[in-house]
Amino acid sequence: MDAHKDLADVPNEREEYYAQIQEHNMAPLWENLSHLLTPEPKVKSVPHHWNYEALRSLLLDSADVISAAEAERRVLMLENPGLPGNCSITESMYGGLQLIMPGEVAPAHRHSPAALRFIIEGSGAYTAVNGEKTYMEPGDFVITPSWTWHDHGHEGREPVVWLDGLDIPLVRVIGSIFVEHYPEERFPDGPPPGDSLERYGNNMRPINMLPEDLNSPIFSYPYDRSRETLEKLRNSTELDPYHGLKMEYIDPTSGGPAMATISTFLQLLPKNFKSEIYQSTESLIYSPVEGSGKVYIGKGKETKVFDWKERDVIVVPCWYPHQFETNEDAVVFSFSDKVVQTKLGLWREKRGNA
Ligand code: 1HN
Repeated sequence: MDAHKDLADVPNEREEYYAQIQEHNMAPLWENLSHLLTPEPKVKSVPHHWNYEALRSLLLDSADVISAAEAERRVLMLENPGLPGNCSITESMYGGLQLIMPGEVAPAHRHSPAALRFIIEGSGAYTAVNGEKTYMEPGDFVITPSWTWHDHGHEGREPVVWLDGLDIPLVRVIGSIFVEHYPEERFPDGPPPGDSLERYGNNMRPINMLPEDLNSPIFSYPYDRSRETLEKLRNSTELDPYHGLKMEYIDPTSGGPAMATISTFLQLLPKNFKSEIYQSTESLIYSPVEGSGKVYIGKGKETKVFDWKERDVIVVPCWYPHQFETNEDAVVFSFSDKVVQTKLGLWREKRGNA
């Protein structure tokens, strides 16, 4: 820089320079460093709560707007208010409420993003993964691994709703999105319903099986079994002050997380429990199955407080301190990108205020 120039000219000179380099698709790092690297994570998504009871009739109205077959998947996306138009519930995850009515079929397709279903209400509907049907009951956790054929159908009499969780934003950022539509409405019937759970969910495995898949071979983790585990353990297990009694769904052939890109959990928070303040870099989506209470998300004056109960959906974005409080015994399902962060060496947590 010319030492004789008036200092007041410097910003203008810089702006001109920035305009020049922009023409060549270059930009000054020094103007961006402080927002690229922050002392702590700063994400766009914000804490949020969807009250199922308040939204239920609007969701059921979607059946009058479009059929499942025409929609392909009749889903109301849960969009984080901090990420409008992004089809995202957090930076890394997609969330939505899917409705299927008696007699409907959602046609077979497969895609590279992985999906989970957490059943919110109703029975008689199934999801078929590579032709194996799984009938779904409230509280069941069902997996559709990446690139597996899947269709949904409904042989019962009442509306069935589930929470969809997909790793779409994560896969989209990498670019590796693929979808293929099956030429028929349904993928041909494969193993009988419940086969994968029988085969892999009883602490045994076929002798010739090589456990090399990244996903659990079990498509459905029924609520009655998971709930029973929590109930049996509650009296013999010291509660974690941050998590209550929290269990992770696993792939029994590897002992690792049930899905390659989404961590999934079920936790029991007994009546009048108040968790200690906890934060971690995983963005969490909570779906209470039983009970009610409050959740405090954030710090100081910015703290948001939500009253929640069963069937609601709550989002705790990356690195937000949060605390749960219960009015009665509660069971809460959750999913997050923890498994991805752990594999990449990025996951961190902080317990308490220190
Ligand atoms: C999808 O295929 C399903 O198969 C649900 O039920 C939600 C959201 C985005 C893209 C594909 C399903 C989806 C989805």
